Amino acid sequence: MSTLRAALTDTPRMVSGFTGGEFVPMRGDPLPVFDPSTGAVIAHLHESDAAEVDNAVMSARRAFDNGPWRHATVEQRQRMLMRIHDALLEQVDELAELETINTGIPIRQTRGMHVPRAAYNFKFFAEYIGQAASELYTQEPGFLTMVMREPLGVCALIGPWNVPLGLTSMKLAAALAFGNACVVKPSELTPLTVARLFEILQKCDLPEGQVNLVNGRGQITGAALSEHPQIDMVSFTGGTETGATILSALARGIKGGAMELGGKSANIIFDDCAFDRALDAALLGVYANNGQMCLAGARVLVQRGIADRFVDAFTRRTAAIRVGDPLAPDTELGPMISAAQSKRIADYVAIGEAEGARLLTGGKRHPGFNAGNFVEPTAMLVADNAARLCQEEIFGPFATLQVFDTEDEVVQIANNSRFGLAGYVWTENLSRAHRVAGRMRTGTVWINTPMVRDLRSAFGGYKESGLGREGGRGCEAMYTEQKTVMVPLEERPIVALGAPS
Ligand code: TXE
Repeated sequence: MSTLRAALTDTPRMVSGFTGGEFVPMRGDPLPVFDPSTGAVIAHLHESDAAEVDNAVMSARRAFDNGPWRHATVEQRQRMLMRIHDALLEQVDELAELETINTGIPIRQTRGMHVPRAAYNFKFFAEYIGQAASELYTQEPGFLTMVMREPLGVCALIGPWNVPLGLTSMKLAAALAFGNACVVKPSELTPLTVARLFEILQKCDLPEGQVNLVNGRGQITGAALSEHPQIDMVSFTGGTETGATILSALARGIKGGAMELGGKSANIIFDDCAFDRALDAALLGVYANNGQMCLAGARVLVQRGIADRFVDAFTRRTAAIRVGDPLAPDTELGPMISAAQSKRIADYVAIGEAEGARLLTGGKRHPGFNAGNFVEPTAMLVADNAARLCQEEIFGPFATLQVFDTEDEVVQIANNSRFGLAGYVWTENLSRAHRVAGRMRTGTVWINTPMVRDLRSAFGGYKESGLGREGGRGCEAMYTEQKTVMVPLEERPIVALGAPS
């Protein structure tokens, strides 16, 4: 057993909130936090009630209204963001191990991608604000019209459990870069790395109250935060239903929110694709991050000419995926985050079979493990995109494969979804690739590549997959208010109401 896992299992960590520059003392009945690989309790989480959420929000409010950060120069903000970046980079190994223990995401992904990306988020926004410019219009004769961006205020940042540090740090880095104060709420299932981030932030000398942390369940802590009258926005990543609840709370205060919600993305594979690359990417698109990924290409649509060969190869490779301890370097699929999430796999197999889908492989709790939420990577062949299997987000290592004949047909299948987060197209025909990408009703389309993120580009969803865009300019829009200032260049006549004629 790893030393860190043994230590956490032996002596679970105490995790509490952070307000006004200090960690909040533990009290009351803590919530247990589990290691999904073993079922052991690895932390006790102090849940922030409405009063504590109020303290955190008001601390951020005071920091924003009266503190120095919103007036800090670009260079001062850049220096701070780079300090956080450097401090995170020093802790990559420990943070990756902690993330893997708490989430079950394989270490090769947390160490290779998520934690370095968390550090990079701060560097990216430090660089971005160094190049940001305002708008100036000169078309109205005799006037200069400037449109400037100002910090928005107090940002509530509510994070998910599938990529806790990577996604929450993106929100935090962006909100801070644009001059805001923040209250962060990680998922109650995976609070450990964000709590460590706050220990790091505490040493970085941010102004008091600039960053605050609350912990707890969605209906208690999350609801108190998103309904608080003194927040100015919510940036949320999580399920579509929760996003709708948060938006209703925001609507009452006429506030905005950035919502990164669910997906059920189509991966379209035409006959003329580079077969081996398309196969590798299709597997990665479904099973990376334990299949718990908003932009998973969970609906694999294969053109008839290669369908038998592709389905056969996909099934064999799925069955060969190495399921195991996520801390082992060669593990490809770890445990699901919770027992409830792992039960969904078998539940959806039953739903699929009742709808006429055929199980190709997997579908059960993994027989190789006595403890933990391990499931078999699963694939089903479906005939009809209207099936629940194709319409509902399962959020686990679960692929549906479906055969199509024509380009028009596949575009229709891909778009027949309440979601519109992402899509994938595999073809060697350049015109067709662009034609199909243009017709897909999704926020991102990847052509002949698995998922790759360029933080400069917009990331977000059409339809019920979300509102707003993350990325450089997207975050600038999300975390700032626009202000227009007009000034005449010469004394211009003004209509003199009430003056003697
Ligand atoms: O997420 P929730 P759940 C999808 C995925 C999954 C489903 C449900 O399909 O099966 O959502 O997962 C906080 N007010 N995704 O229920 O509840 C909660 O505490 C304020 C997609 O675990 O959306 C946590 O911090 N906050 C996804 C955060 O919301 C509330 C990532 C996310 O949890 C709240 C995760 C409330 N009323 C799940 N209720 C993605 N887009 O990547 C909950 N929360």
